[in-house]
Amino acid sequence: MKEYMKYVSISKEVKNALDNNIPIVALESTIISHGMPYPKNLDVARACENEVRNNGCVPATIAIIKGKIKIGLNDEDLEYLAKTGRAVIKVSRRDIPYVVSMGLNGATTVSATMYIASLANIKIFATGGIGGVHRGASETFDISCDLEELGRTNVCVVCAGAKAILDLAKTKEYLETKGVLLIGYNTDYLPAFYNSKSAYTVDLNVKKPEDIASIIKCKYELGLDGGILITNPVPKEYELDEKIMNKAIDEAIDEMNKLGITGKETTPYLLAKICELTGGDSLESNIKLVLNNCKLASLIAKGLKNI
Ligand code: PSU
Ligand code: MN
Repeated sequence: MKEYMKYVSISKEVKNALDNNIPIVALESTIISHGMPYPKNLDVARACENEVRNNGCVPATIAIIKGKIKIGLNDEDLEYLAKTGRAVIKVSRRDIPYVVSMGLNGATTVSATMYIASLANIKIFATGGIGGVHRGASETFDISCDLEELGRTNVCVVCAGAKAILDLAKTKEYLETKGVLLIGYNTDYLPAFYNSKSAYTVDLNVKKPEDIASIIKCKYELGLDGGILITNPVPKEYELDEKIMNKAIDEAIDEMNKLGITGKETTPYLLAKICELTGGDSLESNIKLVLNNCKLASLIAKGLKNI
């Protein structure tokens, strides 16, 4: 057993999948605590797990509970994260040793979830949106460590692109610098979360999950470390009006700057504010796109096992 496994607790369902070569899809927990309001967040956390199961894979939701790194959560854990919301510690890569050694609870972001998934050799991870280069980064230097993690850790992330709270052009450049392949699933354009496309292109438009699986397999057999970002457009019927979205985003960023919010509070603040400003529509679209990503991630994970 690897030494780090003393910090890790793997659920029965996930352990069984690892032992029997059943495909696994990792899921993050910051999306539950900081990404959506209670009680919808709890329904969504459960629905994501079921979407993965219904597509022939095993879900591995990841968080830190009482200092234990958990791969596969029980319903009590999900309920705790959903109810506690933004009062849970948001754990990125840098925060893991602190939260573990002090015996605390934490919800893992994309970067921390990727790292932890890699400890169990889980290659596919589904979420809603990733962190990226923030608007105004040339002044603030605010660049999510999700991008660094994608540059170094061998996990492929399926998302709906990045929210326009970010600078999408710079986010794309950063991924290129880090050698992260940016795949669009049946799209030439980088999806922008609530909108199925942005003005920016992806590196590659891949139309079949099996082909994405082949690219992933080849990458790791070649020893090319790092992630791949697979962007899956929100289904057209759940898209939001771009003008309304952009107005909400501008307003949220304005308000944030007035309040002097910076650092790790930035993204949770913007997510909550946009949800408040756009009401139920944005939440509904958010839920639909996350489930859509769980499905695609499952098809890719199954594809990886079938090669
Ligand atoms: N963007 C979203 N929804 C989210 C997040 C980002 O549309 O839930 C969360 C993810 O957990 C992501 C984190 O990893 O925020 C990024 O935070 P930061 O920008 O502070 O790195
Ligand atoms: Mn940041």
